[in-house]
Amino acid sequence: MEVDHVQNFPSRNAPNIMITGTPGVGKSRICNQISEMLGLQWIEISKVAKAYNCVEEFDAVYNCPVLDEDKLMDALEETMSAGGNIVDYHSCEFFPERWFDVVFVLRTDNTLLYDRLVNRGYTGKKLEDNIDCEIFQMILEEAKESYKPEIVHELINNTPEQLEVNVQNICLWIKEWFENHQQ
Ligand code: DAT
Repeated sequence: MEVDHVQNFPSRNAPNIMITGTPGVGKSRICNQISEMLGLQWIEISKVAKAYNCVEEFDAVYNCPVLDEDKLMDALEETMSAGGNIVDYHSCEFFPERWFDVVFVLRTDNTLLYDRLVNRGYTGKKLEDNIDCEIFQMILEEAKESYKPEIVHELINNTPEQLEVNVQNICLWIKEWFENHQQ
């Protein structure tokens, strides 16, 4: 196996990108656009977990699945080692650090996020907890604790104009990665 001696990680032919943030901040929109534009494989962890039977139970309070993380990591190892993936999930701490070349944490103003989540049908504790999660920038802190700070980037994603700029900037980052990794 070819090894990148600078980072001491197996080298990939294409980067792996993590797009994370509180539910509703715009991860799916951005991943969808980037995967269509650049042909990266969009890995929606919630869907992949179901497809690989990696859901342990269903959390009735949060109305969401609880993942069998170890099983999911095993299922994804080969795909992630190959590179060229854009991973979309509202948490990032349990993935192996070596999987990712860059982590983008999307952020949205609390009042805008509130409206987006209400439109999605969130209510009660699930709604409150997700708004608190954004207010206390929990996913940003989680990303900074789990990955090297220099690969973690915060992107404000309040408006359609910002969405466009964010997509452009992520595409630019990917283009530069390829330029820097030409053999
Ligand atoms: P996530 O995948 O993080 O849960 P999403 O991509 O499904 O979020 O977006 C949630 C909603 O917000 C959806 O209706 C699209 C909208 N949205 C996303 N980014 C936006 C932006 N920058 N400006 C306005 N609306 C946005």
